[in-house]
Amino acid sequence: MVLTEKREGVLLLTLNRPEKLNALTGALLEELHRTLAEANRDPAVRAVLLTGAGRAFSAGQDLTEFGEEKPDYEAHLRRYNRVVEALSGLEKPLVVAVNGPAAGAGMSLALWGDLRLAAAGATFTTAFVRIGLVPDSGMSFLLPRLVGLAKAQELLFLSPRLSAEDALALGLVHRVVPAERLMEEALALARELAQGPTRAYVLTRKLLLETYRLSLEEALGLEAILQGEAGRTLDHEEGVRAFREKRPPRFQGR
Ligand code: LHQ
Repeated sequence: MVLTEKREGVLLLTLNRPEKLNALTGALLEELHRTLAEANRDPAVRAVLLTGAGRAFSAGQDLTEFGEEKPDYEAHLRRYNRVVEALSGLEKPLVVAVNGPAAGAGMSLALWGDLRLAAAGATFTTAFVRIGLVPDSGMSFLLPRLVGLAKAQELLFLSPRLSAEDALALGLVHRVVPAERLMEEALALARELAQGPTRAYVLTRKLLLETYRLSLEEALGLEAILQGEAGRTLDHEEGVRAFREKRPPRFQGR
């Protein structure tokens, strides 16, 4: 359900239920969680790239998973939340390549990428309200931060289907590329990050996620603490040495 492939420091994760538009099930979420935990443990993985197999990125929760049964969504969401915690706390930079429709929790997962690319034909829809649900998987947290409250209200109350270009204009993705070049460009970006100062990326993400709940005083305090940590990395030493020697740095992710 989740294909994994390592290429030059990049762990490529592909949601793989193409016949179901990569709709999410409990089993798929658990597998995704496991592969993310493995990525954290593997020093050879310096960046993660997440995409979907077939014509979709992910249609969100598999609406056929529970059949006629009435599931306890609060309990089911624990599986989603574990994945969201794994993505937001991933110890490596995360690139997401949105290859097709991203809906509901599928869109939420896509937004957790530190850098997000979309194929020209990809679409985005929050979808939740269309089936009488509230945003989840971090959508309520990320969407207003990415697009502002007014746009988040529109996207959540009306659930329009946004094109990749709309998503780019709103800041939901950073780049739109022709479908046939999506993976090439996403891998190039992931490879670039895989050669970078891993810890600095992860600490930068942490700072950005904290920004909205901290006072200026607290943000300055956290910057100082995390700068202390970044300053103790070998990658920082190497960066400064390379700058002095007027050569490109060779970061090792340590
Ligand atoms: C699907 C799905 C799908 C199953 C398309 N499941 N089959 C919820 C519940 C509980 C707790 C946890 O949190 C969540 C979070 C959520 O994610 S809620 C939101 C769930 N997702 C949706 O409501 C999205 C529903 N799907 C769509 O809006 C569209 O299908 C998208 C935009 C994904 C793709 O549109 P199209 O490219 O036009 O394809 P399509 O609509 O024709 O769908 C193709 C097939 O895939 C179709 O089946 P069929 O047998 O008619 O060919 C769909 O029924 C099936 N499918 N999404 N989530």
